[in-house]
Amino acid sequence: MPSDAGLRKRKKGNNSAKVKSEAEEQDALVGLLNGGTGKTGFFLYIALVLGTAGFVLWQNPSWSNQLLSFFGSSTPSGTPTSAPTGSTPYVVDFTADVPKRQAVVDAFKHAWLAYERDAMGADEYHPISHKGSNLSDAGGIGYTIVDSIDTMQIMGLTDEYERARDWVEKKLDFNKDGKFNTFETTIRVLGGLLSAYHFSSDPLFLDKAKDLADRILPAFDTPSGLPVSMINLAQRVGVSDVDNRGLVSTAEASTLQLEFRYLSLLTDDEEYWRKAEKVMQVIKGAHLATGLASIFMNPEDGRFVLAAIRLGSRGDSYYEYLLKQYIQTNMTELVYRDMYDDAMNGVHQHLIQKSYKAGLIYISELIPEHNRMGSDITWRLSPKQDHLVCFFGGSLMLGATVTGAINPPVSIPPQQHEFTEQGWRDWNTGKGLTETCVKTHDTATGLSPEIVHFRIPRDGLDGTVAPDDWYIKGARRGEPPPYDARYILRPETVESLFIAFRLTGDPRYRAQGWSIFQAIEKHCKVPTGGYASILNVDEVPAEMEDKMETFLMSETLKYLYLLFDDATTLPLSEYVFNTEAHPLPIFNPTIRTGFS
Ligand code: DMJ
Repeated sequence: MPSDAGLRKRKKGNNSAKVKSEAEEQDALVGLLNGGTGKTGFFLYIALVLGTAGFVLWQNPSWSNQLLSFFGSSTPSGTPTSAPTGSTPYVVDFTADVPKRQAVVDAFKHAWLAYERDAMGADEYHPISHKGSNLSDAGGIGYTIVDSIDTMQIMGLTDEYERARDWVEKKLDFNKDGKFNTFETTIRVLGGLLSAYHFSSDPLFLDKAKDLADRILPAFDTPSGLPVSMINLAQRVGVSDVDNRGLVSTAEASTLQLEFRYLSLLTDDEEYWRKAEKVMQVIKGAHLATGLASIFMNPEDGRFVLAAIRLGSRGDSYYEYLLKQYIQTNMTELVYRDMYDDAMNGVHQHLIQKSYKAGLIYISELIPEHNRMGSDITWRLSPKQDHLVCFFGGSLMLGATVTGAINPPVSIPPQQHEFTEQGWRDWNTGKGLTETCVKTHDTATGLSPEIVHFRIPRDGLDGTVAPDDWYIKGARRGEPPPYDARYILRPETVESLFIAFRLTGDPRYRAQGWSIFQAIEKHCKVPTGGYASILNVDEVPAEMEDKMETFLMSETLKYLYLLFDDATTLPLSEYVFNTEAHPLPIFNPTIRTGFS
């Protein structure tokens, strides 16, 4: 859930338009998802009719093929196909691919050793200038180190682990008088400490985790119980995000629960869980009819704010943690399953599209817009997909085997008859989306951009030429690359490939992950040590940006390692990964969720 520029501004030309009151905005938001009223209702009605027709065609590919050929278009090649019932067209082999796994370990060491040499203790690393930097002037809180420790444990890097542990013991101090992002600090540092503790049973990590969580807890002290975006760790006070009117991203508020729940289990102290649980209760209370969520909430009143609806930045891990909370609690807390199922229906009804040329499945965004008079709000489907959305392919496949299985566990690979109708739908959407995400690596570097846009009919395709299904907005030859063209070492596609491989045993997922790894090696590896983001995935040689994101070592390389490792390491039936890829054990909760 990285940042975006803030709340989407109203369209140009609407500045003089009547500014909606919060109540009117709520009506528009609720209206969309209830079916709408007035003009909004009309547009929604049309959208619903088209959406339903589209969905019916999607479920019946032969009808859509007939229609497409009637209109002179070729058969979509990316349409998900059914797995052959009772047979598997490949050999399921989960033994480790040792050379490839070792290549990933070498990459991790190349990243870590450079960081350790140049910037040990700094929150972030700049591999080209060989420097470190901190998130706050008050000093570092172990972002890079703590985020990397469990990867060392999993990879068996004992020397590196001992040095990192030593730093945690001697230098890590959370008494920092500065503002830290509540969500990022939780998923990276608290999550990292909890996994490190789980794998080592070393009380040092649990003590640090508890100290950090105690300092984060005041962020939840708001009228609604939703946390504010920032926290001053030394003063133990929450700090509102003034750049975003004091609002909190939905993903930020709803991606703390795995960590706080596990900490409650370890400490036998309910408070962590109760604070995090309250957020889920508030979100459920603010419920929008289809289970979708706008990307901002108001900690004052606990309501959704009129803003985009998407599975990319600020929305993504809301959907991820609905499923993962159900999994973490060993499928005993049905409220999360219900919320997840609801959300998946909403996603299918409103957001899933297919590129009309090759039939690639993608997840669009819904953007609220004021009409010309500024007196009404309509919702525009935007064919924009953040790289962040690519976690969702694997997540849907995993969710299908959990909430969509008739009698879990399903086989590997699962067969259609093992799924409910909804499970089979989610499974195929997840597979299709993962394929789409792999296809967005079809660039000069073999790496995928930060944001892609899918072509839609009004872009003027005539059905005879075969332009790409997607493009990088604003990319023009000879001009500086747009922000969207970057690759910043993100993990989401390899995360989905790892899950897809574990659930199917299909070797093509390993092959695709290997191609991505090789592209990272070729274009992002800094010869003197470390890895850098690149500014344009469509330019070779790639120009580097002086930044190595912490999620390279915590997520991207961990998922790649696990992709090539034996499947007995961290089985998905025993572990759930937090959104920063820190594995946490699945358990039967003794402290139950107190709402339904
Ligand atoms: C990570 O910090 C987390 O996975 C977050 O939820 C969104 N994605 C970034 C990495 O891309």
